[in-house]
Amino acid sequence: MKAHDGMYIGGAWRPSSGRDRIEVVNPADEQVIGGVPAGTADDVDAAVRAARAALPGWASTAPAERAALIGALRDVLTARKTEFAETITAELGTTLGFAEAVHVGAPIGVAASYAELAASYAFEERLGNSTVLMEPVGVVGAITPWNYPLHQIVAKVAPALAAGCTLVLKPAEDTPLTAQLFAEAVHEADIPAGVFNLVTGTGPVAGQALAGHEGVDLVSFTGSTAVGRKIGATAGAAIKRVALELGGKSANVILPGADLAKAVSTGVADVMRNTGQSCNALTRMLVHRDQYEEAVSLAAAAVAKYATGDPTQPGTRVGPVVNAKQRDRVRAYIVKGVEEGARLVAGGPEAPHEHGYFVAPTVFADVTPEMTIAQEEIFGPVLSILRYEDEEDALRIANGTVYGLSGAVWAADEETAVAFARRMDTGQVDINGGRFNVLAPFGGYKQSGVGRELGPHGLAEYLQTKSLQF
Ligand code: TXE
Repeated sequence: MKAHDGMYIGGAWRPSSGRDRIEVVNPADEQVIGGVPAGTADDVDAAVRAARAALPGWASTAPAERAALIGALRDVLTARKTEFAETITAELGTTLGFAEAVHVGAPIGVAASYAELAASYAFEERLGNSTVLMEPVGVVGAITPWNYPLHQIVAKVAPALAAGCTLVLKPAEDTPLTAQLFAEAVHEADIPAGVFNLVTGTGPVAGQALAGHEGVDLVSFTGSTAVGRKIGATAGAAIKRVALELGGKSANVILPGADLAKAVSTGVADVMRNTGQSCNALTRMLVHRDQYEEAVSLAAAAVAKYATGDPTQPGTRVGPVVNAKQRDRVRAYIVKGVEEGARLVAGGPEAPHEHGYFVAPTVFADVTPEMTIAQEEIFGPVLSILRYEDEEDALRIANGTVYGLSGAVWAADEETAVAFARRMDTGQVDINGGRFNVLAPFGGYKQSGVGRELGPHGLAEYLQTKSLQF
């Protein structure tokens, strides 16, 4: 696939100062499809300098003009939708239909929302005898994962641009081609040179250099809890702002009286989407003991429809996971589930295909709250179904992990579901199948993170206040 042999810094592609490279592999067939340079600390430094140099001009650009440029970026993403989707499928292995609809569709929506918000947001307010100015935080270091390679970038870049910040992006090693395409889109949208900069590279070299760079005012990270903890510590020591969007182990609570068939089939679809590689995946299904066996049968029947295979083929519903390490990790969790006494009702650790990093869509029943598969983020197509006695028990189980990113509640009526959702320790809850909203704040309670993305709350993360008393 097409790749640039350089970093996008100060509005142009420049060679890396080092010679190391990152190979990009298609996880569906294990073939190398391209390569990009592995950026060095010097590359990161050059990118941060470019972002600093561009900051005064961009921060003082009228919000309406920033809005127009974010709108132009949305238009380029829209015009190049197919190219983005094909690149994402090739690097990540997610199915092509899902790549177009969600991987590219969602960020187009996010960019559109920030084009509107940049134009309408109150960057100044009067409080008593004070005028409060909402000013850009400064230079942002954005570190993104591979699971939604374009969305994770746009969810940071669009609000940062709306706020008047400039950025340096270090995307995940597995999906740098999508990030390069995004840099092309920024260029095509005529966003001024230096406002957005891209350094491809590894986490321990380029990522760490960016997170620790003294020219970076805010580090916005999405990825594993382990790396998030490290980045948080570095940022804390330097007293710089940090936003962390980390893992999850979200509960899908089905209360008695809910439409069981719909709740189960929607829940299975949610876990299988993107081959289970979604931080907000509803990986724990909680069912009342009286409906438990019926729910398990419904889930087993539903998952049988999720065919694995070539993600470019329309009949495929589940592609491979992103790389061999993730495949081994997911399989190890499945083995652990069996060892700890959970009942396998679909799938298992055996590879469904000879080539590619595939994991069979898997459903576990008789999962108890303390089991590893009910506590740790698996990040694969694996659903755990847990049994509860009554509502209090369901709440205790739902809140009983270190995470708190998402959740869902199904009940006979909205009022009952909302009352339950109010007691959940989590950042987002879908009520009776409620759908994704680009304006709703997204982020975690507890160890799922710090800060919020999307909508006006996401924009506020990139602003700092100054109050003038007069
Ligand atoms: O994540 P990493 P990995 C979870 C999920 C998955 C696990 C491991 O459970 O199984 O994390 O995935 C950069 N300093 N999530 O290993 O390493 C890295 O280059 C600075 C949840 O892929 O956290 C990449 O750009 N940066 C999640 C980014 O961090 C560093 C999405 C994420 O990679 C770094 C992905 C360092 N020392 C994984 N080390 C979600 N919340 O959506 C790595 N990086």
